[in-house]
Amino acid sequence: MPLARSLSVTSLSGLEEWDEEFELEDAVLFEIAWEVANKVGGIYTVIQTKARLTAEEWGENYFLVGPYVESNVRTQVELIEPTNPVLKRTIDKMNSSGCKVYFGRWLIEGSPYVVLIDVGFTAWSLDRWKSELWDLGAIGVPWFDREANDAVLFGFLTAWLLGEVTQSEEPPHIVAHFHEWLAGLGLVLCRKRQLPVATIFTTHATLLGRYLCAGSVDFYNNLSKFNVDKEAGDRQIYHRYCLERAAAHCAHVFTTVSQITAIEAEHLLKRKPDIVTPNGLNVKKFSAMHEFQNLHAQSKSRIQEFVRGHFYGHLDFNLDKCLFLFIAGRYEFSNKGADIFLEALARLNYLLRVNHSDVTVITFFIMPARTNNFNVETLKGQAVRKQLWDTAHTVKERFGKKLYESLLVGQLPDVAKMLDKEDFTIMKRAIFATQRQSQPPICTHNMLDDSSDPILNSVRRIGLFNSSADRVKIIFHPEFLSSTSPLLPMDYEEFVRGCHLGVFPSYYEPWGYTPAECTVMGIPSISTNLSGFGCFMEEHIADPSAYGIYILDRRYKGVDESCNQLTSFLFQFCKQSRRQRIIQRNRTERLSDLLDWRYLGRYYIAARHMALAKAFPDTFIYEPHEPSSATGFRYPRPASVPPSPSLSRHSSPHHSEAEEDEDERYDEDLEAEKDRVNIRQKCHHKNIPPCCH
Ligand code: U2F
Ligand code: UDP
Ligand code: G6P
Repeated sequence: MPLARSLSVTSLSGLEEWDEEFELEDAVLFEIAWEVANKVGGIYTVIQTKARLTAEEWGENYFLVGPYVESNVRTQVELIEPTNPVLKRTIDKMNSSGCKVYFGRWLIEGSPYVVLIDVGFTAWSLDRWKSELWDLGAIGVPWFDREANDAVLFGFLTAWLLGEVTQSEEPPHIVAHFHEWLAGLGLVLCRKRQLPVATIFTTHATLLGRYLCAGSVDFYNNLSKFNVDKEAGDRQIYHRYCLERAAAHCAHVFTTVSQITAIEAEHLLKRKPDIVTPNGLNVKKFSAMHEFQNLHAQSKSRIQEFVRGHFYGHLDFNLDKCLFLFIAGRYEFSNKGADIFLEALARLNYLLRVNHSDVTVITFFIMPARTNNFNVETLKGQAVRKQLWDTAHTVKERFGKKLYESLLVGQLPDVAKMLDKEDFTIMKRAIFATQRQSQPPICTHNMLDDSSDPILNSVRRIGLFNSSADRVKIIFHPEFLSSTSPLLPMDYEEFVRGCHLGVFPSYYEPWGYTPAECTVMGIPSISTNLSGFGCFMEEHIADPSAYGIYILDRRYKGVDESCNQLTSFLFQFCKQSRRQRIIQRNRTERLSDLLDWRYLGRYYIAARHMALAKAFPDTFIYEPHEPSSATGFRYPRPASVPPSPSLSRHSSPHHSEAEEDEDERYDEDLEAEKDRVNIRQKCHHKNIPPCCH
């Protein structure tokens, strides 16, 4: 293998050069996960967004290993012959021994190599491998657990692959980074077979944590008290739990995505992570500083179009004074905080009504559930809107023609004659079509479990049925968004940009990509101090809410108190003027660099170096260069936020309404410039990447 390279990270612009002496010769990185080129949840986002940076760093020696799923490969992967001779020999050998292993380039930024294994093709080995697993560690995987069966197949196949690579004449130094329990068995087998491979295991959540939180358990106050084996057994996930715990213990380096999950792992998996590897994003920079604001306006107008259709016949609110809020993610009703959000919306509705607010809040719930396609009423709404648009267009054409004729003969038009009887008939017919007996629907789809659905049941309980009197409206879209949808043809990113606030009041959230994605798009969000993201931002920003990062206290407050705090965040947000929202979005977007892999990737680099030094102590030495040199660094409050609320100005978000007219002398760019200078100075001292350029 042409492997002699150095792994210095000096190429990462602006980053502290804390690893330049860690020269790597002969090193290859395999990153193994069930979500490689296979979107399931947040792990896909981790791997897909990180690929560019990792590919820049490891070049031809970076290989992602995942499952072969034909539909994914058809759309995302270009299959090619392996160029690397060792890998070619390995894949050929496996394929001639009854496996189906593919090689290709994943068509994402960085176009990394992927090795995709068809686990179904080797299902004939399942029983044999299961009994080997039983002999190895008395882990019995039941036949009906399809995911665990896949984990067994994937584990044995990845260990086989790595074993073959180590068989070459001059084997490279291999780092194998496994993500989550589904991929963990490969790691356990590597260690059992004593393969010369440096192993890392990253868990993105713990199985038990997820299950316990989804029940009604006071999780964080009882972390040290759970009888883990019993709890796993009671939930019929003991075998999965064993695989997860074995991987965590066998790894040279064990990591997780946030401090809060590190504590959880220590108690539930009984190993303290060696390093926390927070999740980053691939932050796109827009050439013009305010480009993202324009994108917000464009996307918002598309959401407004949808709302026009959805609320046809009941458009008795001012769309220009509408705020779009949303929650999105896997449908874990209480883990994702949809329960507390609905309750807070009911309280917000009351506050807006008694205060005679002219603001209307439209809240989207984007959480996939079992459905039987879109419902007719929702589709009809969009059809009616389209018909009204066409009618207006037809009448406009006829009007324009008459106007033109009149001007041609040198006369000003007689306005009274510009619209004739036929025009009025067309328009009346169109208006009649917009009459509707029912309220605008809550749910856009036909739900399969309508009567037991937790969101719909909560809506029934709080009585928010999109009636005219309510200031808070609800739209439940139980499917992820897609630009090919006949209803709301926008992809998720466009949709987020068009909204005003993302609300993610999670109880269980190891990291939480959704608020991070909002941040880099300049959209404010609410997260919690029980989510990895919320804690990370709390640690790094002096006054997060001034930057549009609202962090709800779900750790030290009871549910009712947290719900009140959430209501208060929402109500304060509704009181902001457009100008304040624009300024707040600018501030939010300025935090992007903090979430960029170019900065956060360093924790992954540290984990790899640590693993190499542990596995090959004669060749590599790891000197714990404090990777969290940013610890202690905090973004200062934005320059325009006054130290005391009594000094707050019109332009500052969170002002009192009485002060609104007091001070019009605001210069947003001046504020931005002050912040930039302030942060650059701090970054310079602390040697971390500046966050405003
Ligand atoms: C963590 O999130 P994950 O996405 O890894 O959560 P998992 O429970 O491991 O995997 C996703 C599950 O959700 C299901 C799917 C899996 O069982 O079948 N699912 C679904 O039913 N419907 C969908 O549309 C999509 C998925 C963690 F929780 C986050 O906080 C972190 O941000 C993330 C990345 O570190 O890892
Ligand atoms: N997401 C998406 N389409 C949608 C809604 C959400 O692709 O319509 C993505 C979102 O961009 C994010 C992921 O789903 O990357 C959810 O990740 P998060 O870390 O918030 O939660 P997880 O599902 O991993 O627990
Ligand atoms: C962006 C656009 C402005 C628009 C504003 C609306 O900043 O550049 O032209 O007025 O969005 O903001 P709002 O918070 O009311 O959607």
